[in-house]
Amino acid sequence: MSDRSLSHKLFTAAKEVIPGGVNSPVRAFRNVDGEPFFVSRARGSRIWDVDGNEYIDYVGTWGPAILGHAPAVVLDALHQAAKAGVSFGIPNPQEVEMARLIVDWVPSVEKVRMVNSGTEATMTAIRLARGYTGRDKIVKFAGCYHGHVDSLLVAAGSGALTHGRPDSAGVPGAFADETIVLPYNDPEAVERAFAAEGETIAAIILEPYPANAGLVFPRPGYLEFLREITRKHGALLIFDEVMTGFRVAKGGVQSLTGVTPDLTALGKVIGGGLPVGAFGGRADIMDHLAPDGPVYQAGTLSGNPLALAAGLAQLREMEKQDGWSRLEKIGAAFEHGVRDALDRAGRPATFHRVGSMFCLYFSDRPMWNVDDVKQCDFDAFRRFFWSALDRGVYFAPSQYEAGFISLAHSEEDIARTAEVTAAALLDLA
Ligand code: HOZ
Repeated sequence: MSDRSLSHKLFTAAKEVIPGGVNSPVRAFRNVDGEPFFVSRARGSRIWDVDGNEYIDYVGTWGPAILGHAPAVVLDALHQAAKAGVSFGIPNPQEVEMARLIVDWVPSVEKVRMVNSGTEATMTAIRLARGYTGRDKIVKFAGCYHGHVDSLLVAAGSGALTHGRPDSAGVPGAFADETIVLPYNDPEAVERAFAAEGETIAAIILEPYPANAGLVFPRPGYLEFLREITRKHGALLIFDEVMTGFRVAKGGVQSLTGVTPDLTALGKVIGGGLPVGAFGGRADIMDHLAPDGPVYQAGTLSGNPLALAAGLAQLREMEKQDGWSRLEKIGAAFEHGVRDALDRAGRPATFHRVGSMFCLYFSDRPMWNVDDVKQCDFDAFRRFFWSALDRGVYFAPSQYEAGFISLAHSEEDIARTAEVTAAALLDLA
């Protein structure tokens, strides 16, 4: 086992002054019965801990690092931007450039507003949907995670699910009552909800490819069905593309599937590693926002010049390098390696991938929603996770999280990962 004694010391000190020792629960490694390592630096496909251990990283700061860690273009853009000032609190030209880029790239977005996180993006999208429709209820799907928004922390995925708290304490019952939770990939459940309460439903919000219960895909026709039923009942369709936006394709899942929502929440890749989110959609809906309309939303640091410089540099570089096609090739090689490792270990498993996002489920059953994911062999996952980490490969520390590949992952990284995966799977026998 690798020596992580300095990380252990830091974690002990952290727990005295930070709840649980972490600033976000997904980092706690509790579900894999361990402690997190503390990072000293990250570059390209690699991350190093304070004890000097080196890992090939497939978490990528939970999605943003699509070019790899600390890419030169982002560092240069940050240096340049910082020279002009780090925050203005008044419009700056990069805001127009970023808004134009999003409108040009994301099929359904006609107007967009910048915020500081994915949580802010989804929180405001549902407020806007309520303000626009004059209705209160929101439909969400079990296992989808939309950040730590009060009324969406019901049957939530990601860390909430990992730590056994899909329904957060501190959310007033009255808020939770406005959220209708349905199983993902079950059209009849949606039909029943609209038949019973259609006139009160402001919106359906979903991750079109749910990536906070591993990585689940919609059944054929499911997204189209959601588009149709929301339209029929005067409700809005909100895609949470915080994880998939600019990741699975230049224009997100909506550009892959052709299903266009009314509103879209974005985050992660768009910030180049800095705290950025955005939400946008139909102009007639977005115009309900203050100062033009009655729905209030604001932010001192929204459109921050450093954050936008980093995000724009990353997105432009992806475009310049035809990053999404290249990621598909790297992802295909990665998938080939993992499937080969599974064969060599004689272990049937379900593996999902789209471009540079993936999940290896420790189950051979099909995965259509969070109830399927809950049937996985969590003990095998835990043992696999540590075995891979000790061999220098860092996968997300929860069966409920997706993995991320970057443009910095080399052929050697992928080959090494396949070897490690095979060895870690054989360890399970
Ligand atoms: N949304 C991230 C992936 N599920 C987790 C980030 C966090 O909660 O810190």
